[in-house]
Amino acid sequence: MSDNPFDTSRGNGGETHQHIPEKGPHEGLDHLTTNQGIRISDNQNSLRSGERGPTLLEDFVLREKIFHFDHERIPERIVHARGSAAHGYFELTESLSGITKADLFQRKGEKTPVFVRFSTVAGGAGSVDTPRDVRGFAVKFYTQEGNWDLVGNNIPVFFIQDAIKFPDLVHAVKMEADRAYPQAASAHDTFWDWASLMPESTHMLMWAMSDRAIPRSFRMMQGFGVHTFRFVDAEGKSTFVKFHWKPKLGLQSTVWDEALKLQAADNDFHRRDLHEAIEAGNFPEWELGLQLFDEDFASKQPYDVLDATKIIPEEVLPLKIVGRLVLDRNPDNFFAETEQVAYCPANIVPGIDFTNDPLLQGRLFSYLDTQKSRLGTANFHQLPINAPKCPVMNFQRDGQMQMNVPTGRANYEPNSLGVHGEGGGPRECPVTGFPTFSAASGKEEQGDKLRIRAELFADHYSQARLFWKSQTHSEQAHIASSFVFELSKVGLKQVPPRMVGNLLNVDPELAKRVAEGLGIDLPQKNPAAREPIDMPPSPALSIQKNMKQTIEGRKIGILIADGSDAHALQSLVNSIEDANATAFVVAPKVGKARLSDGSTIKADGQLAGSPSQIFDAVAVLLSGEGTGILLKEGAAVQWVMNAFVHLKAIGHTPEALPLLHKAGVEPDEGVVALDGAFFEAAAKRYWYREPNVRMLA
Ligand code: HDD
Repeated sequence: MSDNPFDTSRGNGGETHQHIPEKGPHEGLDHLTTNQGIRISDNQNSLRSGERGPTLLEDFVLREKIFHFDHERIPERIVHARGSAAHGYFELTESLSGITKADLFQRKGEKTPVFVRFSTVAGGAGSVDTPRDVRGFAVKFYTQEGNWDLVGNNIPVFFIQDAIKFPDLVHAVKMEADRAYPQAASAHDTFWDWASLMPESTHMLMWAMSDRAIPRSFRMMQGFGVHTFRFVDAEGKSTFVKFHWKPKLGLQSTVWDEALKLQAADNDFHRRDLHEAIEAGNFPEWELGLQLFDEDFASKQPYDVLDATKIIPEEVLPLKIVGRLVLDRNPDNFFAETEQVAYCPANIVPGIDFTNDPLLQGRLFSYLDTQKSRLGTANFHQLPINAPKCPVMNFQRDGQMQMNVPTGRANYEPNSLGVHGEGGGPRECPVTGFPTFSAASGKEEQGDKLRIRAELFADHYSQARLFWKSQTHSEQAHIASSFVFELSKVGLKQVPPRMVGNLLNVDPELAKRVAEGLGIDLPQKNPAAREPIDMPPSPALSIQKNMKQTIEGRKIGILIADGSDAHALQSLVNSIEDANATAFVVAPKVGKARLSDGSTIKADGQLAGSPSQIFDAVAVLLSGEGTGILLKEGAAVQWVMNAFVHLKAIGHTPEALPLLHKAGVEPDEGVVALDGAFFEAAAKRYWYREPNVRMLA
């Protein structure tokens, strides 16, 4: 038996043999077999009686193949169905030994394997990557003490305070019950009917209507554990903790028109981006930041830290950076890994514990339950992607799809079989086992049984206002415009005024802009359950204030046509790659473009199939000849026009100017010559251009 605790094939104390291969059992074989291992001689023809006769029922090769195919699909996740994932590791950069006894947080430099799945929430598994939606950010840590799942989102708050409202939220936001549309969109009657009747959702709605909900890339968004959790040290002392993931590439989002056009250009925009970055060796990376605090701090805040609709501003409680998350390997198989991975917030390790957050408490039940329904068996934890990489020993037995082979007589505890030399199996471990944590005073755990919420939960607007006040003008315009866009799709007449009546509690100016954008009268303010207070703005909440001016990890589109300068093209591509960005050459004909020196080049994409919304900045590297050709091509005019209205930098040759003029490009700091200035320009977005290119609320 191997001594390596990460060897999943090892037996564990004589109790179970885990026969879980890392790869398929027949990996490397070059001949086809049935599932019974019988070699298949002909995979083209079913077995027939005579050349033109009926197919025979005895054809087990055919029957097995069709039978298995018929059962390939499993139920998709009720929410977060569309996801993309990667393997990687978490590396501790600062020991937390005095704060938590969790093994993964003890030794600086130690790496823990992880599997991370990003997702949209509302859409089905086959829906698009870029709707306006929250993104899931779920991390499974395979620690030496068992699996810890941090199942978070890219937004630090949630729509509801109590898990009992989750089915209502999800029913309201998903496609409507009778007509089965819209897919992957909150812009419809039932969602806004529900949301406008649920003032506690207002803070999260502000985030969902902001650019946070239309990220440029999974690699450029934050992640949050959302709830307040606990760390527990070796002495049993507890510290509250909130988890934050900070992307190394900085925050970046799209603009709404760009997100809409991305849905047409590339359904898999985020999935492809993640896969390609990892394939290219540009491993996505995040820092793990912690907000650590005690009961005393918690009791002094004007909100309840057990309320998942509230944040703790970073300016009030700065993040302590303790590690980094690196994704360095794409899954080998989408179904076996990304689809079958089963996250459960209830999976924690000694040193980490829950709080009484009523949303978290409900989640602790829901995820385990849903995995049984989705994966069909209580043994889903044995699937390779879910199996802990440390020994598993207990007396749980049997069930559908049992993949272990327990040995010995003992399948109960206590037993005295061990004493008699028959192998009694594992025992409780009072010292190293998971302790039952008891809160310092324990007073929250006593009292009458009540269906009520704590007093401060009634404040639904203070932090929505804080979020609004922390945004730049441009971000505020995006939020107001998103409310207008979404509510304009609502047919129920009573809903938009009701929603605007709630927004009056957030900020009168916001409410006015939304009402004006919708063309409705400003309604009365809806009474607030608790009057909001003014909190100091938190710059950390703004994307634009936290963007990193870099082209690292970005994709730059280069439009060429016959006659483009060969030398300029080569040096542009080299400079882009030197900056750890991706150069993508677009031409009218993908197979061949003739360059200035007579050479030909194969493009990466064809003009109509590679519109500029898939790039972060564009270069129009055209000769007079190429410009002449493309002036008559609508896709080329739109290519340039969209780059401009999506607020991107445009580098261009002097000869390309007629195309820029035709596309309505007006000179500004983001429209530059294709020299060094282009790289500086390409690292930014040009927000001030926006009021001239679209009407915002
Ligand atoms: Fe949830 C999936 C995140 C509240 C019930 N949730 C799911 C996933 C993420 C989150 C990232 C996808 C995991 C994956 O990639 O497989 N959920 C959250 C966050 C919440 C939250 C950050 C609030 C802070 N969720 C929440 C509540 C409930 C659920 C209150 C139920 C009471 N969530 C589920 C679920 C899902 C799920 C139905 C669907 C698929 C799955 O669990 O595995 O059980």
